[in-house]
Amino acid sequence: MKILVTGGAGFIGSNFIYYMLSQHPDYDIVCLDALTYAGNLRTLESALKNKRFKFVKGDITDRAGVLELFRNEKFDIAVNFAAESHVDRSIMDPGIFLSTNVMGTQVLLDACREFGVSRFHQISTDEVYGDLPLDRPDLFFTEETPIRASSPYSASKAGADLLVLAYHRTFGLPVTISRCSNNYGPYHFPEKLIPMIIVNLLHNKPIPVYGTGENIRDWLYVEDHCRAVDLILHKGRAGEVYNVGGHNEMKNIDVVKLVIAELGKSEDLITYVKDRAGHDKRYAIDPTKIQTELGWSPQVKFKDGIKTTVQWYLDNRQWWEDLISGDYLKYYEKMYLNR
Ligand code: NAD
Ligand code: TDX
Repeated sequence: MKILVTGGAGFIGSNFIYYMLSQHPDYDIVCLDALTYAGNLRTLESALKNKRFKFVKGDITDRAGVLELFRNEKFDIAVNFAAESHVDRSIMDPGIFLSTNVMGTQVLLDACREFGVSRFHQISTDEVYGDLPLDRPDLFFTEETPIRASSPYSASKAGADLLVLAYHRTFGLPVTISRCSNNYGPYHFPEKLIPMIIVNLLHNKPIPVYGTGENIRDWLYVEDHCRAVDLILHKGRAGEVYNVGGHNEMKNIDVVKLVIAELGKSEDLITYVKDRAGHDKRYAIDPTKIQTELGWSPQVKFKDGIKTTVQWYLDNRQWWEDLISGDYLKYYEKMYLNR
């Protein structure tokens, strides 16, 4: 079995590569990644020592390059993690989100049609459903919830999802889609909430909390997401969407306080800043379908996952110290200075 993993130098894709290499000793994996600001070859250092793994630098929007790769490699399965993934960046500059997330997905779908695969899997997000009100804890996103994206990021992911399903209906391409809630864990780029809290605390820098900090996210340890994708690839039905989440809803401010306590730092570092435009109130996944159909359930409790994650950032300081200089510093100042 040969699997293409796009976006595998990023957070979830890299965790997925390590998961698959460990779970399937007979699979070959090829990672295609453009190494944008969010991609980091150092993350794949250990994988690169494995004979069953190959890295190819390339852009999913480069049609000729992608077709050539498919022609040469003859993939059995393609899993698309490659994306522009940060909501705040999509508010500053939406264009690249449409190009990578929508057009790039189309290129991959066309390559899968032309060369044939037994499965194309699209890594999507719960954000395509928009948000839920804070005063209706009884409501959850199911696979039937209408698409109602709020940000340019989630709109681009929703557009890609519709295209993927259209390629199934129109061309009979064997596709699946997973829509997962917020992930956390090792190799998470420090622009996102949880790694930003850790990294800022370790530098005794303020933690910027948007609005009142009451917004709710449904956190899942990244390895639980990887296990879900593996199950969908092997047991999921073509043409289907699977929601992935572990009923672990937390207010942002409570996540911030938990990490502060874990690192023994002071809550004085909490700084409330101007809210994100169009800020989604609450995400909450109903995972009944993947639980009952595929037998998936999360294995890592949030309090344990957070401990492991904090420890990983303490043990791998060089990994993130290198990322937060240069361009990241410019981004940080643009996003947070005078906010
Ligand atoms: P990330 O930003 O950490 O990584 C994205 C990777 O894609 C990077 O390695 C980057 O170099 C690569 N990439 C970007 N543009 C590319 C292009 N044009 N061609 C090839 N490679 C390109 O993102 P992540 O957090 O790991 O998210 C991975 C996927 O999971 C995304 O599709 C995202 O929408 C989805 N998702 C993320 C979360 C989350 O909590 N992080 C939750 C649900 C779904
Ligand atoms: O500095 C911050 N302060 C803050 O209060 C940042 C970066 C975030 N926040 C808030 C905004 C959100 O309510 O924390 C919450 C989480 O923010 P992000 O880490 O940016 O994630 P989110 O916007 O929820 O989107 C994430 O989950 C779904 C991923 O980035 C997406 O790729 C995924 O699809």
